[in-house]
Amino acid sequence: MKRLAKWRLISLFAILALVLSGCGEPYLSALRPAGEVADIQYDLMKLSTYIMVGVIIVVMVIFAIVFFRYRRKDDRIPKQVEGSHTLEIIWTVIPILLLLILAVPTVAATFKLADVKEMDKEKSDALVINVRSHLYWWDFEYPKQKIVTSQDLVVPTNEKVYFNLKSLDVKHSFWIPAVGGKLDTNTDNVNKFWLIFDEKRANEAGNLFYGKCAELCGPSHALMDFKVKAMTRDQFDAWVTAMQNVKEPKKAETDLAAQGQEIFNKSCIGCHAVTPENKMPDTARVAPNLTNFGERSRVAGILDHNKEELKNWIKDPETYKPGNEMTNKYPNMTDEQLDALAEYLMGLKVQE
Ligand code: HEC
Ligand SMILES: [Cu+2]
Repeated sequence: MKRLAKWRLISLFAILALVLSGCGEPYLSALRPAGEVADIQYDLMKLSTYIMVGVIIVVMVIFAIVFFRYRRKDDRIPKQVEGSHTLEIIWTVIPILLLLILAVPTVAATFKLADVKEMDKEKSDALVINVRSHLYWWDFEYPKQKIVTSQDLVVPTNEKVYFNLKSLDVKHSFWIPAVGGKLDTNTDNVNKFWLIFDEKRANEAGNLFYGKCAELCGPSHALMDFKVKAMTRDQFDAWVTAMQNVKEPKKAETDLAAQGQEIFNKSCIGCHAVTPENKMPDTARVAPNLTNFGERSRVAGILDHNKEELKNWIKDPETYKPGNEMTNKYPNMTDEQLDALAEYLMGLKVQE
């Protein structure tokens, strides 16, 4: 029986270790910071952890000394120190000092990370992105570039990127663990902050960071992922230009794709735009913009980006994201229609 209990414990720890080994990947871990904001936040985490561990060690050592020196069998009574001024001063001053050591860098960082003066200036070169969160997907508008994309956030490395965060239904929270956040997206105000994506560390992460909703928002909250494509300024500019060049829906290249486009124009275009311009107000953008869908890294933020998964998604979104806003909003598709749609959607690319 005892042996069994031991094995249980060991296997429990083995499983925990397995689960935890999933953490720490450079593309998703706050413990592998990949930019200035993440560095600052990581340093603060380390500082407070060191202080807490220090306090625990000191308390445990004193506890052990007292425990062993004044065991009952010795009948020794320690010196009585009630009302000792020295002691009271020591245990008041030390915590005050520790709190100061914690507070000064934390408050300083809080102001630094919230400094968005640059983005609000009339004439500023700062890159601004309006993030709009929806149940359960993300919309990214580049107001100065006049383009919109969804699900995959595209950013240049090694410069400040400013964000306006807002939600169009319920409260969500914008978080890129390796790079910074998280900040709530609310319905009645705009939250602002900035992030920097470090080029070298973005390379190590495969130039693809992982983003999450960090505020419980509904049954598919845990599936409300997005990806962040970090690239050099030149590559970013090229992407923006390629997007801006899409003035009207891209023509299908094959017969099958043409059939797909026809179905799409009948059943899907009421919700999904396939041009990137941001003439429409926030509230009119009710579904992910699919202009560059063929270049996405996931389908609906979570499924592998291939035709099979795409067809699975269109056929039955509810299975993959319970409670999402696409379920039951268009007629059932036959296998032939699905093939055609998949061919068309995968061909929606802006860069070759
Ligand atoms: C009522 C509006 C609506 C209609 C009609 C609709 N969709 Fe959607 N679609 C959505 C919403 C909302 C999402 C985001 C779901 C989520 O991720 O929570 C979505 C997601 C998607 C995605 C994943 C997008 C991405 O960026 O990964 C694809 C692909 C898609 N829809 C294809 C279609 C096709 C094909 C049709 C037509 C057969 C269609 N949709 C009809 C609302 C709609
Ligand atoms: Cu959410």
